[in-house]
Amino acid sequence: MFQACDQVLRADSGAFTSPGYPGNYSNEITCNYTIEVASNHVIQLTFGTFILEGPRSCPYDFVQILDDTTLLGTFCGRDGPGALTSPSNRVTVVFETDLSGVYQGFSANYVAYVPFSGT
Ligand SMILES: [Ca+2]
Repeated sequence: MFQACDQVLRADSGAFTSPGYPGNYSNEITCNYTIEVASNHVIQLTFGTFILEGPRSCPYDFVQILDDTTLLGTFCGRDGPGALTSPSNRVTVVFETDLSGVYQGFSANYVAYVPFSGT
């Protein structure tokens, strides 16, 4: 079943969840959450709930976080990203699931801010 789940977020702060949250996500989906804010800003991402299919090597369902095109990390199971800050103003969160085994998924929010650059 096709399920539109891509999102583009351009506000200075916002929130997003896996499809169906707080219910379970679906099988065989790929969602791209793109956060793009003003060029002098960085993005702090915080994950609250994080319950995906495991195991730790993430062969089935996973979240990948990319800063522009650099992979910041791959996450699955209950080992969520927690809080992390991107070094740039553009972050993509990719959520992929395989053909079986669904869980609650994740909730996340972000805040964009101008980094402190004291000398
Ligand atoms: Ca799965």
